[in-house]
Amino acid sequence: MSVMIRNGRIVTADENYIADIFIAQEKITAIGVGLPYQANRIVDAAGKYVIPGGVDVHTHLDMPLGNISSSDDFETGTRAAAFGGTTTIIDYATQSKGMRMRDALSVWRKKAEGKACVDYGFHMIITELPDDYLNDMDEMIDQGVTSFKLFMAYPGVLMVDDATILKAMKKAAENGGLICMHAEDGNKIEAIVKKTIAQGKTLPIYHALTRPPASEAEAVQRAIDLAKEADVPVYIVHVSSQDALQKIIEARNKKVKIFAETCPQYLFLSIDDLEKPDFEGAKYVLTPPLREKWNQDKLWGGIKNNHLQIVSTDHCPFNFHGQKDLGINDFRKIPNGGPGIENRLHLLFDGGVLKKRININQWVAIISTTPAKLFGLFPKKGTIEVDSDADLVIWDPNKTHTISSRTHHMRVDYSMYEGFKVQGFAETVLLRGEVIINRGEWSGRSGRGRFIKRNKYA
Ligand code: DUC
Ligand code: ZN
Ligand code: ZN
Repeated sequence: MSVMIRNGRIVTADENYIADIFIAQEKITAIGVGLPYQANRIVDAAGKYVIPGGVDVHTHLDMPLGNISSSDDFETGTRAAAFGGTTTIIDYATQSKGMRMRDALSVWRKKAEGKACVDYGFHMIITELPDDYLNDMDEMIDQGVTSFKLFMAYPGVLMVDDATILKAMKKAAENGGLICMHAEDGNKIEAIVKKTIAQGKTLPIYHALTRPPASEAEAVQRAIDLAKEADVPVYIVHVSSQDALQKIIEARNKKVKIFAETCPQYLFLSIDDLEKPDFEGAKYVLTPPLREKWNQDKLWGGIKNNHLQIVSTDHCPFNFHGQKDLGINDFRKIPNGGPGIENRLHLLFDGGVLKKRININQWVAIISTTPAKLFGLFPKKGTIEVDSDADLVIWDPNKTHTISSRTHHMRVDYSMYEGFKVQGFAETVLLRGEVIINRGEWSGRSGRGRFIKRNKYA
């Protein structure tokens, strides 16, 4: 099967030009003006952008949490990703206590196999690391799981101590893994939560008020110090506040190898959303929490100036009815996380490129190229070059739509961006040369997504 994409404006992280793209055997095999080849299928992209498929390096599909699971599984979540122009995800597998990493990986691979509609890889969350588990990290790298997440929050559940973080970082310095940090001071938060509950404060807003920006900034600084000690790069996930960003800027100015992501929710939503009446604030209970609105401009500035290199979604959906409402009387019981896997490219094009906060090459860099580079997928993913996978989005820069749970494809009963009108649309999406979204309609197949063994961070 061959495909010719005619006359699109090809936009990558550093280029912008009009040409044809010829695809055969899942790969881009030629790029040029007026390519003379015959194809089985021709896609007319005149007047549209052609960009590399989005790479979302932070998702939680079919993620267990107590007695429930995140509401999207690998089928519904990755199909929604495709509608949003994302063709590769990296999901978080969790090594729970007493479990070896290989067993955790096999559990997560089974969740995805036969279901995923786009390509996928995994990070491994480490919850304990006794010396005899250290080689598990090498084994993961051999299996193409080349990044690891450690939590500085959630004492007694996911949190690890500094000695464990340092141990994992030193191992990563040796084997080339990339350490991803959830940076929030779990002990301090625990103490504030206890006091708050004792005062009878149980509404959703207290989720945010008990996790102040200072607790994020403290943990970011500690992660930086530990990474310096281990002499290893570190990646801070879901940066939400100016306080945390400032620590990152200071370290980067001193040439510390630190990378970081933020997420659309921190760019478009704020702590005010947690005060919505009738328990609707629970829809916005995420960790780290939404911040005061003024932080948004600071985070956009961080992206523009390349202090924040990636925007991922942290897609972690729970239904409002039946899941979020478990915490109706106690914010601690509201499952943390929100949906967004389908909305990332649209929000960032409209709110970033069209509002002139970033340029169009930066948009491609933060949604596709840099995540592919940092997480060992480049140049297979994240660019438009001969020999790259033909993961492409034909992007209509003029078409608008209104985001709504009534029309979205994520399996969740609300949208955090309900009513947002956005310009720019993922009209046609190809995964390794197969059209999986055709003019806004699903034409892919569940189970066609492939597990990608990632290279090490380079
Ligand atoms: N961290 C995440 O990365 N996602 C959901 C909740 C959390 O604490
Ligand atoms: Zn986290
Ligand atoms: Zn997450």
